[in-house]
Amino acid sequence: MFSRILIANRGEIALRIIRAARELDIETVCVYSEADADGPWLELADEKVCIGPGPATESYLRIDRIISAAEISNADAIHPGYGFLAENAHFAEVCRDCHIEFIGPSPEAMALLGDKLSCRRMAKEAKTPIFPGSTKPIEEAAAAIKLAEKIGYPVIVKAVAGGGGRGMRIVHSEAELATAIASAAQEAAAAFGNGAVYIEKFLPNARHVEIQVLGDKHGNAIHLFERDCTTQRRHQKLIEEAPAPNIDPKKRDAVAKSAADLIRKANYAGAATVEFLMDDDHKFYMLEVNTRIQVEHPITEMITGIDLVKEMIRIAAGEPLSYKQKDVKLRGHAIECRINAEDPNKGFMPQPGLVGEFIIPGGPGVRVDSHVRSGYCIPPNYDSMIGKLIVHAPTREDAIVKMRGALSEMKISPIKTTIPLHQRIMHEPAFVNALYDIGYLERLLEKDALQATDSLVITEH
Ligand code: MV4
Repeated sequence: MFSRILIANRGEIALRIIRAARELDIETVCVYSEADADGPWLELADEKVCIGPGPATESYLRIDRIISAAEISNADAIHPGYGFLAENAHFAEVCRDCHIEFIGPSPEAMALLGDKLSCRRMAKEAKTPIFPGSTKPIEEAAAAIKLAEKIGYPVIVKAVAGGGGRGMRIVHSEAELATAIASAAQEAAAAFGNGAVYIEKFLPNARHVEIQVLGDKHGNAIHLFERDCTTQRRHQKLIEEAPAPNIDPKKRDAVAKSAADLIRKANYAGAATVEFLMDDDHKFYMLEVNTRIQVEHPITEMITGIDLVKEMIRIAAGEPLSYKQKDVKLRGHAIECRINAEDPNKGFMPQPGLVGEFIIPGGPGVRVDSHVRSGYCIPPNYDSMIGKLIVHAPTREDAIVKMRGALSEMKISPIKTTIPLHQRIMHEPAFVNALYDIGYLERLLEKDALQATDSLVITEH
């Protein structure tokens, strides 16, 4: 096992990794930027190394500085957390070249699954369901028109190197296809340095369901059931739950098994998430594979009792998986609300600044993963998520009731947060009855905006 790991991240996930390392009796080194010098998580690390100014491009994204910090502090391994360099295959390769273990997959497995087309080809082999569409990048519009004709409109143009919704175009007819391909390719080239695009069948009004998987360096792979992450806005998830409500357990078991088969085929060691869209008939279609620990991992920990971050560290150290598939049991229901320092009434504008009151809820089945405390100043440089509120209860109904109680206990002032929005959603009939799709939250917020305009007009008269 490792003696010391370096954490190439900040905030709540840095704290989460420190906690896992301590339980494994591993020392931690945190790198931090000048903007994070007062970060409360740094007090829990055994050592800290400043790697540059606030902008991530000059600190958390600087491979040279992070590797130097690992060398001077004698770290055996690096945990990248999520975001920043977590899915950068070049970083994983530099770690290997420097004889520092990257706590995540090999650069080869990361590149194979990070390229959406090679991932689709591998999924086909593993019998993981995918959308009908390309297996190779589009080279000329004529071939794409022929393929779109075959799969039927609407189709979606996607970037091979894409992610998070950038470089995508929905196309409803042949007349729009050539222009959509050209503009998607241009956007992809600018955003990812790779202009390759492909097409697949477009599915409207679906649910986003993802399977958590773990693979080790000995050819074992298991799944840890699914999470439903449908409640999101502009590709930013707001609420996640596990298991997915009203899911057909037979169909779920089949897709979950296929996700484990996929990462086993890819020689994948570490934690990964296989994302799917699920249609009204509970048919699944793979979207992409995330080769990192995800923000919403705690809900899977709550329903399985498995510590994913500890498991990632053990896997990187070469240990076989601590669990066989038959040992993974699903118990109860978990919900996570992301607490962001944002004002939902002002287009989710970030609200950095000094935190006054910070009261954390508690009680059985309540978990808060947050690096924030009273007196902490939220820097403007990074993501505005300041914590995650997670509840676990025997049923979905109980979990919603528990979440309502926990949200009402939680107090953060004077900054605006997503707490009031969560309180409202926990009472929305569509959420309570799980009658949602990926457009649900945006429609709800749109309705609010329209009502706000109405009242403005009324007051003017
Ligand atoms: C799709 C789709 C419908 N059909 N692919 C958005 C982000 C990227 N991960 C893939 N995305 C989508 N791909 C097909 N064939 C709809 C989306 C999509 C979406 C997916 C998951 C969660 C929220 C979403 C919001 C808009 C569009």
